[in-house]
Amino acid sequence: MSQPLVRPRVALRTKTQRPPLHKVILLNDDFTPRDFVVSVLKAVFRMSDDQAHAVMMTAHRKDACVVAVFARDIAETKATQAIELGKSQGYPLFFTTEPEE
Ligand code: TYC
Repeated sequence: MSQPLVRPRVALRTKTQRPPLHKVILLNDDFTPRDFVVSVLKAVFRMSDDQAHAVMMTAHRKDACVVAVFARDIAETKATQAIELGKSQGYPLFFTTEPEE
């Protein structure tokens, strides 16, 4: 049998539906000490000291900073853990989550 002369121009591909990712956003406040924010970012989001410091300073200067992007459950759990760490020391440290566009 001879090969067909024309190959399909588009490869067939199964589209996998992936759940939308959610951003965890750090919000600035006037009370939480900078070093404490850095320690929470390192503990909950496994950031290096330099990364955590850069994220903390961006939130401090611009009022908010995206920390990381996760599946919704993980984003919400990490935001809650980070807020609870602040609360446990009497700080109003706050994180929020929102779906990525
Ligand atoms: N603004 C705080 C201060 O000057 C530090 C801080 C930075 C707090 C970032 C929260 O998300 C934050 N002590």
